[in-house]
Amino acid sequence: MQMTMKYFTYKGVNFSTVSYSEECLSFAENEFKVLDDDVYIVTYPKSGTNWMIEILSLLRTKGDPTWCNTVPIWLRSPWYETLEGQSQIKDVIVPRVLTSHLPFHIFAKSFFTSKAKIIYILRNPKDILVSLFHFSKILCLYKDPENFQELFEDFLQGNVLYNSWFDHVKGWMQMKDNNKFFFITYEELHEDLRSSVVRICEFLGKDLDESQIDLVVKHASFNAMKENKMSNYSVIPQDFMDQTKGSFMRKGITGDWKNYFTVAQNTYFDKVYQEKMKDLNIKFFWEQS
Ligand code: PPS
Repeated sequence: MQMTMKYFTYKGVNFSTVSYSEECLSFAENEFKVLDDDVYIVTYPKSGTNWMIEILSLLRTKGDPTWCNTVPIWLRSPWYETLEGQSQIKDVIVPRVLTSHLPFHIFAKSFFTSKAKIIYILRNPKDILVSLFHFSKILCLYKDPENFQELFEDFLQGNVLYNSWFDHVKGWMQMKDNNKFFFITYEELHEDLRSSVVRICEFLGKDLDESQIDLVVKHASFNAMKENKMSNYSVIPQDFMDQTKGSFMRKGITGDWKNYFTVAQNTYFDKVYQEKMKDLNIKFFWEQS
Protein backbone atom coordinates (compact mmCIF):
# COMPACT_ATOMS: atom_id res chain seq x y z
CA MET A 1 0.00 0.00 0.00
CA GLN A 2 1.39 3.43 -0.96
CA MET A 3 1.11 5.87 1.93
CA THR A 4 1.09 9.59 1.32
CA MET A 5 4.32 10.83 2.84
CA LYS A 6 4.07 14.05 4.83
CA TYR A 7 6.76 16.71 4.62
CA PHE A 8 7.34 19.48 7.14
CA THR A 9 9.58 22.50 6.81
CA TYR A 10 12.52 23.53 8.92
CA LYS A 11 13.71 27.07 8.13
CA GLY A 12 11.91 26.85 4.80
CA VAL A 13 13.39 23.48 3.77
CA ASN A 14 11.26 20.34 3.19
CA PHE A 15 11.96 17.29 5.33
CA SER A 16 10.20 13.98 5.76
CA THR A 17 8.53 13.08 9.07
CA VAL A 18 10.36 9.77 8.81
CA SER A 19 14.01 10.27 9.83
CA TYR A 20 13.74 13.96 10.78
CA SER A 21 12.20 16.15 13.46
CA GLU A 22 12.34 19.86 14.25
CA GLU A 23 14.49 19.00 17.29
CA CYS A 24 17.04 16.86 15.45
CA LEU A 25 17.45 19.50 12.75
CA SER A 26 17.85 22.25 15.31
CA PHE A 27 20.43 20.08 17.10
CA ALA A 28 22.28 19.52 13.81
CA GLU A 29 22.34 23.21 13.06
CA ASN A 30 22.95 24.77 16.46
CA GLU A 31 24.39 22.28 18.94
CA PHE A 32 26.20 19.62 16.96
CA LYS A 33 29.93 19.77 17.75
CA VAL A 34 32.07 19.54 14.63
CA LEU A 35 35.57 18.21 15.38
CA ASP A 36 38.64 19.69 13.72
CA ASP A 37 39.58 16.42 12.05
CA ASP A 38 36.06 15.67 10.75
CA VAL A 39 35.44 15.34 7.02
CA TYR A 40 31.91 15.95 5.71
CA ILE A 41 30.54 14.58 2.46
CA VAL A 42 27.87 17.10 1.48
CA THR A 43 25.54 16.65 -1.47
CA TYR A 44 22.14 17.31 -2.90
CA PRO A 45 20.46 13.84 -2.92
CA LYS A 46 21.32 11.44 -5.78
CA SER A 47 24.59 13.24 -6.63
CA GLY A 48 26.97 10.39 -5.76
CA THR A 49 26.96 10.59 -1.96
CA ASN A 50 27.40 6.86 -1.36
CA TRP A 51 30.06 6.62 -4.04
CA MET A 52 32.10 9.17 -2.09
CA ILE A 53 31.46 7.33 1.20
CA GLU A 54 32.88 4.20 -0.41
CA ILE A 55 35.90 6.08 -1.76
CA LEU A 56 36.68 7.68 1.61
CA SER A 57 36.14 4.36 3.42
CA LEU A 58 38.67 2.75 1.08
CA LEU A 59 41.11 5.63 1.50
CA ARG A 60 41.00 5.08 5.27
CA THR A 61 41.99 1.40 4.80
CA LYS A 62 44.44 2.14 1.96
CA GLY A 63 42.38 0.14 -0.49
CA ASP A 64 41.65 -2.89 1.71
CA PRO A 65 37.93 -3.66 1.15
CA THR A 66 37.38 -5.61 4.41
CA TRP A 67 35.74 -2.69 6.24
CA CYS A 68 33.50 -1.87 3.26
CA ASN A 69 32.53 -5.53 3.00
CA THR A 70 31.61 -5.95 6.66
CA VAL A 71 30.03 -2.68 7.86
CA PRO A 72 26.93 -1.09 6.26
CA ILE A 73 27.76 2.07 4.37
CA TRP A 74 25.40 4.23 6.46
CA LEU A 75 27.18 3.20 9.68
CA ARG A 76 30.60 4.02 8.25
CA SER A 77 29.49 7.57 7.50
CA PRO A 78 26.08 8.46 9.00
CA TRP A 79 23.94 11.40 7.91
CA TYR A 80 24.51 13.66 10.91
CA GLU A 81 21.21 15.56 10.50
CA THR A 82 18.93 12.50 10.70
CA LEU A 83 17.42 10.86 13.79
CA GLU A 84 19.10 7.55 12.94
CA GLY A 85 22.41 9.22 12.11
CA GLN A 86 22.52 11.11 15.38
CA SER A 87 22.24 7.87 17.34
CA GLN A 88 24.85 6.15 15.15
CA ILE A 89 27.53 8.85 15.40
CA LYS A 90 28.82 7.76 18.81
CA ASP A 91 30.12 4.53 17.20
CA VAL A 92 31.81 6.16 14.21
CA ILE A 93 35.55 5.58 13.85
CA VAL A 94 37.69 8.69 14.29
CA PRO A 95 38.74 10.74 12.46
CA ARG A 96 35.07 10.86 11.48
CA VAL A 97 33.71 10.98 7.95
CA LEU A 98 30.11 12.16 8.19
CA THR A 99 27.51 12.76 5.53
CA SER A 100 24.89 15.45 4.98
CA HIS A 101 22.36 16.66 2.45
CA LEU A 102 21.80 19.93 4.32
CA PRO A 103 21.79 23.20 2.44
CA PHE A 104 24.47 25.72 3.34
CA HIS A 105 22.26 28.02 5.42
CA ILE A 106 21.34 25.37 7.99
CA PHE A 107 24.61 23.43 8.13
CA ALA A 108 26.25 22.96 11.55
CA LYS A 109 27.26 26.39 12.84
CA SER A 110 30.30 24.94 14.59
CA PHE A 111 31.75 23.86 11.24
CA PHE A 112 32.51 27.47 10.36
CA THR A 113 34.83 27.97 13.33
CA SER A 114 36.48 24.54 12.99
CA LYS A 115 39.27 23.16 10.81
CA ALA A 116 37.00 20.38 9.50
CA LYS A 117 36.78 19.81 5.74
CA ILE A 118 33.94 19.37 3.27
CA ILE A 119 33.83 17.42 0.03
CA TYR A 120 30.84 18.63 -1.99
CA ILE A 121 29.71 16.50 -4.94
CA LEU A 122 27.62 17.86 -7.78
CA ARG A 123 25.85 16.03 -10.58
CA ASN A 124 24.01 17.05 -13.72
CA PRO A 125 20.58 17.94 -12.27
CA LYS A 126 18.83 16.25 -15.21
CA ASP A 127 20.38 12.94 -14.17
CA ILE A 128 19.60 13.66 -10.51
CA LEU A 129 15.96 14.10 -11.47
CA VAL A 130 15.87 10.73 -13.24
CA SER A 131 17.67 9.00 -10.37
CA LEU A 132 15.27 10.64 -7.88
CA PHE A 133 12.25 9.53 -9.90
CA HIS A 134 13.25 5.89 -9.45
CA PHE A 135 14.43 6.32 -5.88
CA SER A 136 11.11 7.92 -4.86
CA LYS A 137 9.47 4.59 -5.57
CA ILE A 138 11.71 2.62 -3.24
CA LEU A 139 12.62 4.87 -0.30
CA CYS A 140 9.86 5.44 2.25
CA LEU A 141 11.02 9.04 2.94
CA TYR A 142 9.81 10.30 -0.42
CA LYS A 143 6.44 11.15 -1.89
CA ASP A 144 6.02 8.80 -4.83
CA PRO A 145 5.16 10.98 -7.85
CA GLU A 146 2.24 10.00 -10.10
CA ASN A 147 4.44 10.29 -13.17
CA PHE A 148 7.70 11.78 -14.43
CA GLN A 149 6.14 15.12 -15.41
CA GLU A 150 4.87 15.65 -11.85
CA LEU A 151 8.35 15.20 -10.38
CA PHE A 152 9.84 17.26 -13.21
CA GLU A 153 7.73 20.26 -12.18
CA ASP A 154 8.23 19.73 -8.45
CA PHE A 155 11.99 19.43 -8.93
CA LEU A 156 12.28 22.68 -10.87
CA GLN A 157 10.16 24.47 -8.27
CA GLY A 158 12.14 23.01 -5.37
CA ASN A 159 9.01 21.32 -4.11
CA VAL A 160 10.94 18.19 -3.10
CA LEU A 161 12.90 16.95 -0.10
CA TYR A 162 15.80 19.31 0.61
CA ASN A 163 14.20 21.85 -1.75
CA SER A 164 15.77 23.29 -4.87
CA TRP A 165 18.91 21.83 -6.43
CA PHE A 166 19.72 25.33 -7.70
CA ASP A 167 19.63 26.85 -4.22
CA HIS A 168 21.65 23.97 -2.76
CA VAL A 169 24.40 24.41 -5.32
CA LYS A 170 24.42 28.21 -5.20
CA GLY A 171 24.47 28.12 -1.40
CA TRP A 172 27.44 25.77 -1.14
CA MET A 173 29.37 27.35 -3.98
CA GLN A 174 29.85 30.36 -1.71
CA MET A 175 32.57 28.18 -0.16
CA LYS A 176 34.33 27.41 -3.43
CA ASP A 177 37.46 29.45 -2.69
CA ASN A 178 37.77 28.26 0.92
CA ASN A 179 40.66 25.84 1.43
CA LYS A 180 38.52 23.63 3.71
CA PHE A 181 36.13 23.02 0.81
CA PHE A 182 36.64 20.77 -2.22
CA PHE A 183 34.08 20.20 -4.93
CA ILE A 184 33.96 17.57 -7.62
CA THR A 185 31.29 16.33 -10.02
CA TYR A 186 29.83 12.87 -10.44
CA GLU A 187 30.75 13.24 -14.09
CA GLU A 188 34.45 13.72 -13.26
CA LEU A 189 34.40 10.65 -11.00
CA HIS A 190 32.74 8.76 -13.82
CA GLU A 191 35.13 9.91 -16.50
CA ASP A 192 38.34 9.34 -14.58
CA LEU A 193 37.94 7.81 -11.14
CA ARG A 194 41.67 7.33 -10.64
CA SER A 195 42.67 10.96 -11.11
CA SER A 196 39.64 12.03 -9.07
CA VAL A 197 40.83 9.80 -6.20
CA VAL A 198 44.32 11.32 -6.48
CA ARG A 199 42.83 14.84 -6.21
CA ILE A 200 40.75 13.80 -3.19
CA CYS A 201 43.90 12.41 -1.54
CA GLU A 202 45.67 15.72 -2.12
CA PHE A 203 42.81 17.65 -0.53
CA LEU A 204 42.71 15.33 2.50
CA GLY A 205 46.49 15.06 2.84
CA LYS A 206 46.38 11.28 2.33
CA ASP A 207 49.49 9.52 1.14
CA LEU A 208 48.63 6.32 -0.74
CA ASP A 209 50.98 4.57 -3.12
CA GLU A 210 50.07 3.66 -6.71
CA SER A 211 48.90 0.14 -5.93
CA GLN A 212 46.77 1.33 -3.01
CA ILE A 213 45.10 3.91 -5.28
CA ASP A 214 44.46 1.11 -7.79
CA LEU A 215 42.68 -0.88 -5.07
CA VAL A 216 40.51 2.11 -4.11
CA VAL A 217 39.49 2.54 -7.76
CA LYS A 218 38.78 -1.17 -8.14
CA HIS A 219 36.61 -1.51 -5.03
CA ALA A 220 34.73 1.78 -5.55
CA SER A 221 33.58 0.82 -9.05
CA PHE A 222 29.86 0.64 -9.77
CA ASN A 223 29.96 -3.14 -10.18
CA ALA A 224 31.94 -3.70 -6.98
CA MET A 225 29.50 -1.55 -4.99
CA LYS A 226 26.48 -3.17 -6.62
CA GLU A 227 27.81 -6.59 -5.59
CA ASN A 228 28.71 -5.48 -2.05
CA LYS A 229 25.69 -6.06 0.20
CA MET A 230 27.09 -3.59 2.74
CA SER A 231 27.04 -0.85 0.08
CA ASN A 232 24.02 -1.71 -2.06
CA TYR A 233 21.46 -1.25 0.77
CA SER A 234 20.22 -4.84 0.50
CA VAL A 235 20.63 -5.27 4.27
CA ILE A 236 18.35 -2.34 5.15
CA PRO A 237 14.76 -3.25 6.21
CA GLN A 238 12.40 -3.51 3.24
CA ASP A 239 9.80 -1.21 4.81
CA PHE A 240 12.47 1.54 4.72
CA MET A 241 13.84 0.83 1.25
CA ASP A 242 11.92 -1.57 -0.96
CA GLN A 243 14.34 -2.90 -3.57
CA THR A 244 11.74 -5.23 -5.05
CA LYS A 245 10.61 -2.09 -6.90
CA GLY A 246 14.04 -0.95 -8.12
CA SER A 247 17.72 -0.92 -7.13
CA PHE A 248 19.61 1.65 -5.12
CA MET A 249 22.61 0.89 -7.37
CA ARG A 250 20.43 1.52 -10.41
CA LYS A 251 22.50 2.37 -13.52
CA GLY A 252 25.43 4.51 -12.42
CA ILE A 253 25.78 6.29 -15.75
CA THR A 254 25.86 9.86 -17.04
CA GLY A 255 23.29 11.21 -19.49
CA ASP A 256 20.42 8.85 -18.63
CA TRP A 257 18.15 11.92 -18.74
CA LYS A 258 18.19 11.57 -22.54
CA ASN A 259 16.09 8.42 -22.13
CA TYR A 260 13.44 10.28 -20.13
CA PHE A 261 13.18 13.95 -21.16
CA THR A 262 10.98 14.99 -24.06
CA VAL A 263 12.38 17.71 -26.32
CA ALA A 264 9.95 20.17 -24.72
CA GLN A 265 10.97 19.19 -21.19
CA ASN A 266 14.63 19.59 -22.10
CA THR A 267 14.10 23.03 -23.60
CA TYR A 268 12.14 24.15 -20.56
CA PHE A 269 14.71 22.70 -18.14
CA ASP A 270 17.54 24.53 -19.95
CA LYS A 271 15.63 27.80 -19.77
CA VAL A 272 15.06 27.48 -16.02
CA TYR A 273 18.67 26.34 -15.52
CA GLN A 274 20.09 29.34 -17.34
CA GLU A 275 17.90 31.75 -15.47
CA LYS A 276 18.62 30.28 -12.04
CA MET A 277 22.37 29.80 -12.57
CA LYS A 278 23.16 33.00 -14.46
CA ASP A 279 24.90 34.69 -11.54
CA LEU A 280 27.10 31.75 -10.71
CA ASN A 281 30.40 32.15 -12.46
CA ILE A 282 31.23 28.46 -12.82
CA LYS A 283 30.86 26.23 -15.85
CA PHE A 284 30.16 22.70 -14.72
CA PHE A 285 31.33 19.60 -16.53
CA TRP A 286 27.91 18.84 -18.04
CA GLU A 287 27.61 22.35 -19.52
CA GLN A 288 30.76 22.07 -21.58
CA SER A 289 29.55 20.11 -24.60
S1 PPS B 1 21.37 9.29 -1.95
O1 PPS B 1 20.21 8.39 -1.77
O2 PPS B 1 20.94 10.68 -2.15
O3 PPS B 1 22.36 9.17 -0.90
O4 PPS B 1 21.99 8.79 -3.34
P1 PPS B 1 23.47 9.06 -3.87
O5 PPS B 1 24.40 8.08 -3.26
O6 PPS B 1 23.81 10.50 -3.74
O7 PPS B 1 23.32 8.77 -5.42
C1 PPS B 1 22.89 7.53 -5.95
C2 PPS B 1 23.30 7.49 -7.40
O8 PPS B 1 24.73 7.27 -7.48
C3 PPS B 1 24.96 6.10 -8.25
N1 PPS B 1 26.19 5.43 -7.77
C4 PPS B 1 27.25 5.22 -8.56
N2 PPS B 1 27.49 5.55 -9.85
C5 PPS B 1 28.68 5.16 -10.38
N3 PPS B 1 29.61 4.47 -9.70
C6 PPS B 1 29.42 4.13 -8.40
N4 PPS B 1 30.36 3.45 -7.75
C7 PPS B 1 28.20 4.51 -7.79
N5 PPS B 1 27.66 4.35 -6.54
C8 PPS B 1 26.43 4.91 -6.57
C9 PPS B 1 23.71 5.27 -8.05
O9 PPS B 1 23.60 4.24 -9.00
C10 PPS B 1 22.65 6.35 -8.17
O10 PPS B 1 22.52 6.83 -9.51
P2 PPS B 1 21.50 6.24 -10.60
O11 PPS B 1 21.54 7.23 -11.74
O12 PPS B 1 20.15 6.17 -9.97
O13 PPS B 1 22.04 4.90 -10.99
